[in-house]
Amino acid sequence: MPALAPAVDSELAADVLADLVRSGQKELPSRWLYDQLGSALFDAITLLPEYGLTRADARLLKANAEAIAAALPGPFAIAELGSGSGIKTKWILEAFARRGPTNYFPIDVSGTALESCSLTLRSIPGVRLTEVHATYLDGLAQALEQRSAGQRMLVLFLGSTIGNFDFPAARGFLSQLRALLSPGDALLLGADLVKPLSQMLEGYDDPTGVTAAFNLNVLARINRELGADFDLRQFQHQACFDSDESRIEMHLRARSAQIVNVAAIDRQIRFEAGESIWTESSYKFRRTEILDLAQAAGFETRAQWVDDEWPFAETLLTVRERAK
Ligand code: AVI
Repeated sequence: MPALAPAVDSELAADVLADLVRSGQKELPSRWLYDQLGSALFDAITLLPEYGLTRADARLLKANAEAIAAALPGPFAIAELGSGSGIKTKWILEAFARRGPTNYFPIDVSGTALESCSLTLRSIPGVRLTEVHATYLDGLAQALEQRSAGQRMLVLFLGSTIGNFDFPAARGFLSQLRALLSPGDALLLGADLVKPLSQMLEGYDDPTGVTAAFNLNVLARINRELGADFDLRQFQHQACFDSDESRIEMHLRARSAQIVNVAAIDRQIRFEAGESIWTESSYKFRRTEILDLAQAAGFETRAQWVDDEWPFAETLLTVRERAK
């Protein structure tokens, strides 16, 4: 019997073909880090003492949920881009639901994430949860159609996911978001701030090796899904900070010269010793940069809160009227 052909995710195959099988800096879009195992490893990262980002985000939401609700009077529906497990969102939903019935639309491409978010949040009194299995912007368009008459929309984009976009892409994404919304609608944007170098590096290269496993898993994923033969022990996780770009970069560096075969696309990838695959950028912001970015995309700032323990900002923005 012929061997079973590996299941080809054509988008992953296309990215491997475009970004790995080439000379110059090899890259992979960071979204490929998040298969089932990658998502579980990311959840483990959020528990690491060295990675304070998620706890800072949660502390700020808990401490300021009432102030956020108070700044946005009237009936609101809430849409969350990338619902994750939903734990952090609980305080916001409770604050809005105390005021009146609140529609909540968690949006995620992962059915597993949506399920766990539903389990955590569906029993909050006054909250009507509707899962939206879609990409961020498509999902937001669906949520906007489904909100009740007279409800405004608060979009939650938490956890510094905005930091995984480069600056032009972040501005473009926020502008597209703005274009879907109307005056009176709002955005709560969580973004990680610049902090001492050693703290940033430890956060992305922890001594237990969880982040290394998260990064290396992308090669295992290519082996599983595209029938490749990456030897993971021949690659080393590295995190560095580019201060000109203000971003942490994650790389996988080849420990030796080698050739990797990728059956699904019938190609070989050649590595020199020391050559790297750039797998993720995580931009670190200054407070004013967040305001400038939002302003350029058509939002105005209502408030900004910063955590005392781990520099991280929650910025509440509302949609600016278009100039006539
Ligand atoms: C999801 N994202 C905001 C995380 C970050 O900090 O950029 C992903 C991550 N990568 C390594 N550690 C965590």
